[in-house]
Amino acid sequence: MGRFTIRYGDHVTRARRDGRPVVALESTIVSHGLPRPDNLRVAREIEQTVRDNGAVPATIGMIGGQVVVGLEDPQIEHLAGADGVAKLSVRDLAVAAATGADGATTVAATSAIAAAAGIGVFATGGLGGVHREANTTFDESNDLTTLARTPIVVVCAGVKSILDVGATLERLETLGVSVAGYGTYRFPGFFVTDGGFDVDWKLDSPAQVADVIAARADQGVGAGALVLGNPLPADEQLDPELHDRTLAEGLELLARDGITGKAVTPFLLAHFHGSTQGKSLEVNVRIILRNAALAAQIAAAATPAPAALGFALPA
Ligand code: PSU
Ligand code: MN
Repeated sequence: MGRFTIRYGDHVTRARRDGRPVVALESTIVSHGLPRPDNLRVAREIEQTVRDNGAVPATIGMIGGQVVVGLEDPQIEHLAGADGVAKLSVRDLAVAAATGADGATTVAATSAIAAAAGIGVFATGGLGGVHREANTTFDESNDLTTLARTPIVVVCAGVKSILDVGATLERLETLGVSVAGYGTYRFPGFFVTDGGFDVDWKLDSPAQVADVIAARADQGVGAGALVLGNPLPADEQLDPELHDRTLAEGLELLARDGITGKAVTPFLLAHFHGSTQGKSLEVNVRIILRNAALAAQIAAAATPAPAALGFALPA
């Protein structure tokens, strides 16, 4: 196959030429995080939500060994429906490229590629982090170490509630990743509104997040990612009691079946979606769409008006 190349979807090329805001989206959530056939419908809804909020979506993934920034609809359909789509973190990219793989990119791989492509805002559901048994398994998502060296804003509903949230926040501090709540000093808990911990910073508007992006660019040295926790309204969360019960069952099944490594997160998410009669799926979709909307508004606030760049927008 050969070398590592990035191809841009036509819509992304046009957006960049015209100085329009772009939001990066990951594909692992589609191929490994949501059940078929809903995953394809949701992938399209995420893109539409970004458009409805004034930005251009760039869903990122790998097709036949080539990284694509701005997958076209048939490519998204392929990653959503095909068997054998690899889950690609940063360490997998070169191997997958050289072997011509089809793959979906995680938060880590998507952020790294997006930042390299000059995209500053990224929306996902919940970040990866420190798993609950990490003191014996050492299972900590590559999302954390990658965000430490990747200047991007990740709009998420905190870290996935299947994780050890407190340990993940400690690691984010160690790694120098900025963390703020959107309209709150509480770190959100993904399926549930409140993740159980405070954060040091609260940002209240897309314009304020855009100011942080500008300040970070001026700061230059030592700048990694900003994790922006956007909580679900309390009346939209998964019932916390149902959540805790489902998670306890899932963790037991995990141990029983000996699931480890990169299979853990998809396994637990599938367990939730399979055993809550679609309730967790509905909540997961709402989380992603809310984050996509906010990310688009931030990208729009952070992007200089095309006129300032000397571009004329087509009518
Ligand atoms: N958020 C979701 N659903 C997902 C994920 C995030 O709402 O499926 C994915 C992301 O791609 C994230 C990955 O990077 O789960 C983390 O996997 P791991 O714990 O193996 O690093
Ligand atoms: Mn892991």
